[in-house]
Amino acid sequence: MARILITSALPYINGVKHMGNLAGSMLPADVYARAMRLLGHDVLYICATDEHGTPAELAAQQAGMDVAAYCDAMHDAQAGAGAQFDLSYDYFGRSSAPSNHALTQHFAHVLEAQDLIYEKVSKQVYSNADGRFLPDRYVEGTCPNCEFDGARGDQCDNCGKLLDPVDLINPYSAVSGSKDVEIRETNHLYLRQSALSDRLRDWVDASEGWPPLATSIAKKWLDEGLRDRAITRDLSWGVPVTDANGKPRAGFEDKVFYVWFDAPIAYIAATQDWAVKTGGDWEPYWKTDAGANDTQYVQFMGKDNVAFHTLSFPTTLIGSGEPWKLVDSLKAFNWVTWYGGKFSTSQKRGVFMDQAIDIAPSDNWRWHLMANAPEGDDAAFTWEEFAVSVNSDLANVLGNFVNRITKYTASKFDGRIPAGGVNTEHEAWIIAELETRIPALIAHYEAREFRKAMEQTRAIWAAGNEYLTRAAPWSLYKTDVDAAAVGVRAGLNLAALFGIIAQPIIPNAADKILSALGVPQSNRSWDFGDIAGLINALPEGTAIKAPDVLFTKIEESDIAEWTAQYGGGQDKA
Ligand code: B3M
Ligand code: ZN
Repeated sequence: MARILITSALPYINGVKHMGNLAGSMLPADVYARAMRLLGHDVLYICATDEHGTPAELAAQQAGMDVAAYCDAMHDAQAGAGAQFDLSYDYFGRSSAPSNHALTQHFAHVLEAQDLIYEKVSKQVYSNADGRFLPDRYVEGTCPNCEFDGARGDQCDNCGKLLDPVDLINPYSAVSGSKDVEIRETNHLYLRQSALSDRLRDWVDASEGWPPLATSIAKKWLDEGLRDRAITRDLSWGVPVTDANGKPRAGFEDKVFYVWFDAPIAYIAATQDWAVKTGGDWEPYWKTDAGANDTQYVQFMGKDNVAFHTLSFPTTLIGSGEPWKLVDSLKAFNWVTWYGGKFSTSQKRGVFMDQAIDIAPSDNWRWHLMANAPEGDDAAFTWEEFAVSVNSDLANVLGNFVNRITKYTASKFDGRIPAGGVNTEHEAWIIAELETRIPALIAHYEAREFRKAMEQTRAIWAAGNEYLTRAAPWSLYKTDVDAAAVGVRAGLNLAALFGIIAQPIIPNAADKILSALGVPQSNRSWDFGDIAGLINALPEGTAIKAPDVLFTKIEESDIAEWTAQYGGGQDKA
């Protein structure tokens, strides 16, 4: 048994997340957490809302709300959406929590004591109309390179050149459109990331079990040379900048820490909040002088977050000089696209968690998104593929199997698990299948290879169908009830096994199956023991029933309706 800490990238606060966000961080983290719990590990799965920064302020303004009240409401909305998708967080915290303020300020102090923080004045665009400094991507104007008119402050979408917003010609505010902007000097704290390049490179080189996507992104940044970066911003919503006595730092009264400085620290702060709530101990997860070397720390995130987790956050942790735990395994995902184009929160393109749950049950989404996890490459979501996952994998392969065998038992064996008969070559065949497939399934989960784990799960379900075709208890029944009992008993045991292996992915259907078969909670773990015994595990004579409808098929008319409402192929970006 191992102690495993799992975090998924913190969903940003400005609205309920779309299905691509769910698929690239929270959902796989949840599936992994559930699988590891079933394997008997001591799992702590921590997540939180990421609440600071300009987008939160602007979203609150747009909603006509005070930013703190907006974050309260959106945190609750996201917690609710997570619950609807059965995300089994041990704790879902907030980056705005007092614990995170304190810890962020602590890190800034110890980093400064290590000479890794310095003040520097730079030029930034200030909007008089908006009354605020504008972050890079909120300044637009004419590209100094190609004269394209709608270049963003950080990059020109026309010629691709990386820009400094102060170089834009005729700059204007993307917030209000106002041209009444000027360049002002502003003083900020900078984190001396460059000083830690070599230590970071050694650490990345020594990492094991990261997907190539994660390693290559980290190395690309290291090869380009790490630049020091500002960790404060001219904003009011965020973690205040304090001095060593906890008083506002002189000259920084109107500034806060940059959201990407405090957000990863919230992984730790949320663990502290979990400990306060549960009476648990947070230090064995995070402090190497308190046992964290024995903790396996696994992070889940989309590819755009990799640099922050492999370079910036480790700089904070290593640079502190304190014994903080670094990530062991980092699972990064490509994008789920909407028919090949981008999901977009701001443009409301695609399906969002709160809408999705009205369209289909959580299990259907969970299965489809995991079976098509964007591991090797981006993966396009389409309604048509969604229907295939639900109708063929869930309804036909799994649902029909369970229905067929439980209904047959009800009609011919008095609704009880039958005794009698002797095993034949058909039982030997399915046992041999399980003896190779179950260890393979577990290995895929341990390696966080989700597509492979889903393929193996489906292959085990399909092998069960094949077994019933071979054993054909319904034909044997006419001449030899005992011989038929063997197949029915094995079939019921297989149905239970299918529910047991399905638990991380489709927890609701799995529970329905296992409850219908009378499998108590205490017998649902992945402590499989002797695999040959799995087709005789349920006590003979146990009363079972057919579960209620497990999966409702998706019809052509559903696809037409959803396409009309949420768009489809025509949204290609
Ligand atoms: N909130 C993800 C994003 O909004 C970001 C993750 C933070 S993880 C510390 O792109
Ligand atoms: Zn350009």
